[in-house]
Amino acid sequence: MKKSKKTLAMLAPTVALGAGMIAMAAGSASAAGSSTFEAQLNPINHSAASGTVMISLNGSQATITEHVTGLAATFGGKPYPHVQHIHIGAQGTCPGTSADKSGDGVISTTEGAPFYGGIGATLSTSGDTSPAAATTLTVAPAGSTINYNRTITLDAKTISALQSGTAVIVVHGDDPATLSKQAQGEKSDLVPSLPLAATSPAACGTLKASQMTAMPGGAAATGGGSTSGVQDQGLLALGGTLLAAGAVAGGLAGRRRTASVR
Ligand SMILES: [Cu+2]
Repeated sequence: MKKSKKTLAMLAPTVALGAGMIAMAAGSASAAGSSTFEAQLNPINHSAASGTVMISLNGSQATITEHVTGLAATFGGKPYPHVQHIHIGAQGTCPGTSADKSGDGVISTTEGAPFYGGIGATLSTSGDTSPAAATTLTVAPAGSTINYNRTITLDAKTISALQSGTAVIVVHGDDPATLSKQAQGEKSDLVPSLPLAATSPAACGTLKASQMTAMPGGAAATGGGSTSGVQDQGLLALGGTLLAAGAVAGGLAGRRRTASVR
């Protein structure tokens, strides 16, 4: 009798600990969760580049899917390396032409910084994804088209910027021929051994939380009249997903029409 009591007493803390761990796990799952961010990339500095970026964030793991077309194709007879980054820590916007303080007709990476900030992560093709790899041309996607898919680890500052809507994708590398005579003779503000064109922004877009974020499994079972915040979110997400799906379908149809006209 005495012995079994002792056993129960010893067991109790274990059970409590187990429950606590389950609670913690559930808490972190809903807090960290999986969320999705999207950016529409628009041309900058006379470039013809445009594209899309989608980031699916799960904890600190970011799965990045990027498609860009219209970039400068070659540099010195080789596929043009386009270093690209998630910029953070400023306004979370892309600079307009007024950002060109030097008046050479080019918004250099430095001139754009008050808008998109410094580098939070480098979207390299392999290895280091920290700011230290920012200008490593050998691991930059190259050529006129980028189809990039990689899962990388983001640091806390970059995750925070992503979640606050101030993370900006910048793809660098302009065709020198499109720049002013003055700019063509200038050196890069980032890597003085390179021409200004090599590192200047070519495409830019702010990452915004996507409505396609979570398609909760329980969404279909959600009844009306519930006061559960989670269920309400599920309905909102479902509505958003439908809207987004319509927009995407419309956009694709529009693009096909344009393509067939050309
Ligand atoms: Cu950059």
